[in-house]
Amino acid sequence: MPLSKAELHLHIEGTLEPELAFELAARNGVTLPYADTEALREAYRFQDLQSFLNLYYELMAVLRTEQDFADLADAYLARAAAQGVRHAEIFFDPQAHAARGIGMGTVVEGLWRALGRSEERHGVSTRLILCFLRDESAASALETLEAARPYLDRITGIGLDSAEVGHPPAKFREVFERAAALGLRRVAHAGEEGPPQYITEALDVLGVERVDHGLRCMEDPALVGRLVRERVPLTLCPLSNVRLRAVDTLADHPLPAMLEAGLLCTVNSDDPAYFGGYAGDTFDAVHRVLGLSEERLRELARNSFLASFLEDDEERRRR
Ligand code: ES4
Ligand code: ZN
Repeated sequence: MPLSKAELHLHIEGTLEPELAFELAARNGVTLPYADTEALREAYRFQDLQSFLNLYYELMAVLRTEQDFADLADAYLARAAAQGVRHAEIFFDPQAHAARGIGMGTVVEGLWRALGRSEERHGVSTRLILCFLRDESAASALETLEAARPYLDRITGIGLDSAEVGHPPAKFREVFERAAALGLRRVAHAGEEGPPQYITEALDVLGVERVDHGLRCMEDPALVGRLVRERVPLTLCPLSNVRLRAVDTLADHPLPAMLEAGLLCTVNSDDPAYFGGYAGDTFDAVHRVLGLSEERLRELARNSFLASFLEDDEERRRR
């Protein structure tokens, strides 16, 4: 039996496996610039975050209808359940779909078709987190939040993702303030490729409750001290860091040092269709390659529920 865990850093569009991408392409009459799934998999050799994002946004072209989003999410939830995930807080990128003329309603209603049945079908509770693309304008983020207003009963929080460097958190101060006033929880990617300063800014300017990645905090001992003291959860994604070359190899990942330092770490799969593993695979990999003990793995699993947005009593029940 795999350890029970919560997945807190998962882009639903990043769970699009090549087989489903071709199936949806055929269903929707979309032509992909790859001969077959094998040719597509060949393209999964990334130099950095941007080279991945280019393919990630390109493949999204196959997602067009509510049923497409439902099928995508249902396939993820089945896989996650098989790997011990009992709770998933799922990111989605509405601006990337709006760019193709796919509205907020199609995306949220579609995802909800799968999420609404997930507890009974897969034994996985879920939350939805709307992410703003940080390489788009602050005005576009504000419009996106407005477009989400009719769906806020199904959206738990907001996040910030896409190309990090050159797009500091402070650019999104206003939209995060408005979201907070609407009762939304707040997270942001920071310190994946961007500097430690972006982590500080995400905390101080955006008021985030968790930091997605946060890897580069290790360059700033004072910041590490603060994150430890304030018990700020980090949603690390070790397999993603290897594939996007934030670290040279998995064996070089600072996760053991981060746990030693007392940071509240969780491990997650980010974009599992692209980075070679779902939640259970990621736990197995850090166990095998980084030599984390069974006790450390249990700590990571416990942290994932502690850092989740589950209500306290529900959180205890699931653990
Ligand atoms: C992402 Cl790995 C990563 N980083 C930033 N934005 C993203 N969107 C999807 N995957
Ligand atoms: Zn991410």
